[in-house]
Amino acid sequence: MSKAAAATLALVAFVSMIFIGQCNAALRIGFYKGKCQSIDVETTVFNVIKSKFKNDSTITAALLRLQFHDCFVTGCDASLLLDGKHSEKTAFPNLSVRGYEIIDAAKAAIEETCPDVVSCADIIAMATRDAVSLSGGGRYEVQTGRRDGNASSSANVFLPGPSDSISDAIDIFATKGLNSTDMVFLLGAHTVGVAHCSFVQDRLYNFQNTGKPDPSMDTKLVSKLRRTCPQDSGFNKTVNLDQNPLSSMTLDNSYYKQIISHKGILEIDQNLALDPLTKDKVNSIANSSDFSSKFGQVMVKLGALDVLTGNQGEIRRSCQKVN
Ligand code: HEM
Ligand SMILES: *[C@@H]1O[C@H](CO)[C@@H](O)[C@H](O)[C@H]1NC(C)=O
Ligand SMILES: *[C@@H]1O[C@H](CO)[C@@H](O)[C@H](O)[C@H]1NC(C)=O
Ligand SMILES: *[C@@H]1O[C@H](CO)[C@@H](O)[C@H](O)[C@H]1NC(C)=O
Ligand SMILES: *[C@@H]1O[C@H](CO)[C@@H](O)[C@H](O)[C@H]1NC(C)=O
Ligand SMILES: *[C@@H]1O[C@H](CO)[C@@H](O)[C@H](O)[C@H]1NC(C)=O
Ligand SMILES: CC(=O)N[C@H]1CO[C@H](CO)[C@@H](O)[C@@H]1O
Repeated sequence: MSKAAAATLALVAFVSMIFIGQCNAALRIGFYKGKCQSIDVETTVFNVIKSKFKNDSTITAALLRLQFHDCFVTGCDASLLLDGKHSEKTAFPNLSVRGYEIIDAAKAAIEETCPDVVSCADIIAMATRDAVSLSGGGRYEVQTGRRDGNASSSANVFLPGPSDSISDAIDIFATKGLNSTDMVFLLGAHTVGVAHCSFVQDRLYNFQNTGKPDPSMDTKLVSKLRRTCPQDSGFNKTVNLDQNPLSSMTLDNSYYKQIISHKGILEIDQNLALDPLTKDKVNSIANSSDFSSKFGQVMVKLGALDVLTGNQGEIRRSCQKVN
């Protein structure tokens, strides 16, 4: 490379660093302070989430997965919420994403007193944070200032799958600027919520065409799951991702203890505890008491992926369609 080319490259790198820096600088804690005179945006969202949570505590799992799927596909821009024949939510991995109506309810509560100010993308981040804290996770400060995207296409949906290797999953997370430690913490979201039988079917009956269950699954768990998930149960039934019955609804580090005991539900959950790339981290989280705060930090990092800020994007009036 010539000196001039190297200098140009360095300059481009420097300028884009500043640019990225600015984008993220626009995301900040308390962005909406004072922007809605009479109402406090974060309190309004919290009150909606609190009442939804009282009715149905599984909303925490719904919102965590929703935020992950939104942020991983064209950034945290609420593009997942857009309706459309071929929008993101029609893509296979999204078929069972739920919680859209919770975001709509929070948006409606805000629009009533403070229209056209608060983005759907920020509501996802605030609502998820509130649900996490209601489920016993730490309450982290959420950054706001995101704006909503105007496009959504199922063709953009590229998410890791439950049978991906740890190494492939790490590579996919790396394309989002998340390292393997971030990934191990984020998968801790599987300490709440459920998976449909179809995602564990192969592990219970015919792992890698052996005609046998996955040898890495605890045999008692195999028998137990087989009762809930008979061979043809398909998409109708679900099993808890955290097999500790005392904390399958609690945002804690129990998931890590379960996967160490060979009680991971998805193949990738189990492999997280077995793969040399991640197992040390899993062991240390299983044994530590600061999972909550670390999880909050990594959710903030997830929530900052490729955000639109400043005068990019728009503030959607309805989360389901562009203005
Ligand atoms: C390698 C990465 C990941 C893979 C392969 C993966 C895969 C899956 C699968 C297959 C399900 C079951 C879906 C169903 O049956 O409806 C699921 C559920 C779930 N995932 Fe993940 N996931 C990953 C990472 C994450 C991350 C980063 C989060 C959030 C931070 C997350 C949160 C959840 C939650 C909360 C559920 C339960 C949803 C519910 O109860 O409705 N996952 N995941
Ligand atoms: C309460 O939760 C159930 C699902 O558990 C849901 O069908 C229903 O719409 C919820 N009600 C309200 C008022 O959110
Ligand atoms: C991953 O990133 C986090 C910050 O999110 C940092 O604290 C940690 O040291 C990094 N870990 C590795 C293995 O690079
Ligand atoms: C799943 O549930 C639907 C509706 O309840 C039912 O029609 C269908 O037969 C069920 N499928 C299986 C495989 O159990
Ligand atoms: C947790 O720590 C204890 C005591 O320090 C140790 O005996 C145990 O093996 C550790 N467990 C894991 C999963 O690392
Ligand atoms: C959608 O957003 C992009 C980038 O934010 C912008 O360039 C484009 O003009 C917008 N399109 C519409 C139809 O608003
Ligand atoms: C194909 C499709 O769009 N499936 C579902 C995706 O998720 C939404 C919201 O839950 C459902 O309404 C769709 O039927």
